[in-house]
Amino acid sequence: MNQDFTVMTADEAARLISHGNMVAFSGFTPAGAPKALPEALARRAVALHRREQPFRIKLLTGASIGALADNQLAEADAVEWRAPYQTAPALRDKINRGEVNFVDLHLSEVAQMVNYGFFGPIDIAVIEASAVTPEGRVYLTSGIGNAPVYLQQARRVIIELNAYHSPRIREMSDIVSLGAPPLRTMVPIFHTLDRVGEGYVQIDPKKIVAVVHTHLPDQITEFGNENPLCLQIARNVERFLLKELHAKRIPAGFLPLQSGVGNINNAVLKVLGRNPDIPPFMMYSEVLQTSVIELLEQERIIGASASSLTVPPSVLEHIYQNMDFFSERVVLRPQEISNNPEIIRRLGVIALNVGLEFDIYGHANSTHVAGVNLMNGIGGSGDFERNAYLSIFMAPSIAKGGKISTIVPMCSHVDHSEHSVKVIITEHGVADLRGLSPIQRAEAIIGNCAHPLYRDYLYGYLARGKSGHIHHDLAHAFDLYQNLEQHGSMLV
Ligand code: 0RQ
Repeated sequence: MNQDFTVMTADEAARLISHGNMVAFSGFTPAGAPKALPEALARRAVALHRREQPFRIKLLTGASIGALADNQLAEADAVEWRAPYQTAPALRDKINRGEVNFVDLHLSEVAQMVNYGFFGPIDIAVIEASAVTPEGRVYLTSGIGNAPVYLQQARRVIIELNAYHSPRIREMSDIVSLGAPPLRTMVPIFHTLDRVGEGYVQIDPKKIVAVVHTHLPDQITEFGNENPLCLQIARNVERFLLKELHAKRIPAGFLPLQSGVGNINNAVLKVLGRNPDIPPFMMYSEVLQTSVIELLEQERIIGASASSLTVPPSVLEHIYQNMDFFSERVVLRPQEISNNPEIIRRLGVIALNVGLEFDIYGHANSTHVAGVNLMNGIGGSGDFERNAYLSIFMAPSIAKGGKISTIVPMCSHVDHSEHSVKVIITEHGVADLRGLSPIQRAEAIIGNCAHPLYRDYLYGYLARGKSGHIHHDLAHAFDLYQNLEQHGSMLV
């Protein structure tokens, strides 16, 4: 298999990476991300910094990587620039202190940006693989992410050959490249499970400068259990989708769902999966969590396309033991295909994502708390919400025990504009914004979604605002944030 390649320890391979290098990691979420090199890079940074030598890299990934890995690298002060998504508390703190430059990107767009050199050349890619052949065929693992483009564009490649993964994981991979404009052709995916590529990435084997052997699971822990709030939001989603189905605005065979990550999304899938009035459906998503695996086995989900299997090790092992069943029902794609606008629009995907806050006109903030501090990043939410058949956003109506309203007069930061957001759902109800003018949208959002504690304030703002097509009182549009900063609560 890899006799032709130089086998190294992770620490030896880390020495191939220099200060200032643009480094690219495989994977999507912790699934498929390298596991030994991040730790070794952190050790290298600490050792060099002790000798007062500089060592900070630029790091591109698929989405998040393991929080442990991102935290270790951040704590070792090993990263000066990071894109396109993260979920690690120590890294987040450094970004918000201005110590790491972070670039928040639509996940579907990263591959083409790299292909066209928007970020400069990639010095070295670190790629987790289940196998690599002397001819340069690289078989990926549980998360595909941007690994294909990183493998092709990087000047040098380090392979983490992880024996933890089943060699059969390759049966789920469907790797295809989009080509360069203006000669791009259509991606011929007409059904969720269509396969259009190969099970491996072909590269020049001479680029592989090291192979590091590992036997390590993905750093994935299960999300918490269902709680009453998540269940209430999920029931409102269920009620809305059933209404659409009965009105024939969703066809009788249903449409593929995309579901973000977290407790609300898990609750939604469980509730939809249990309802016999909702026909078995497909997932055209970016991440598959445990709830999807359970519903596949119950045949409530027929098939699933995504960029990663973001499931804890026990669930991944279960999948590996039942590959005859799962390999026919799951396709793992590069993120420029799992999140591809053309395909999302063609398949009529129903997008279900969680946001931090929404304003009364339907703009959504997914990324920056009070407009200032980064939470995680836009991730794939924009890829799906902008192009979906039905763009649904969900959130609890309040945060921090009611000190924060997630419905505000004017969003402090906008990731998704009123033109993309079609439906907002909280535990109180559903604001169906389709066909509504701005003032009608405001009335629907305040009346159906805002917490009762905040409704009078929001109606008052709407009435007080300078009237035009949209009503705003620019002198007071951000009063709730100022109250929060000065008094610890949005309502004084
Ligand atoms: O804080 O952890 O201190 O309690 O934000 O909020 O309600 O637990 O929800 O875990 O689903 O995360 C938008 C961040 C929601 C996520 C976001 C506080 C709240 C809590 C987390 P605590 P919840 P979730 C697929 C699609 C963007 C990327 C995306 C996200 C913490 O869904 O990152 O959609 N989305 N990707 O108390 C201040 C507010 C707040 C607030 C909530 N208005 N102001 N704090 N919180 N609302 C995945 C990929 O792309 C890979």
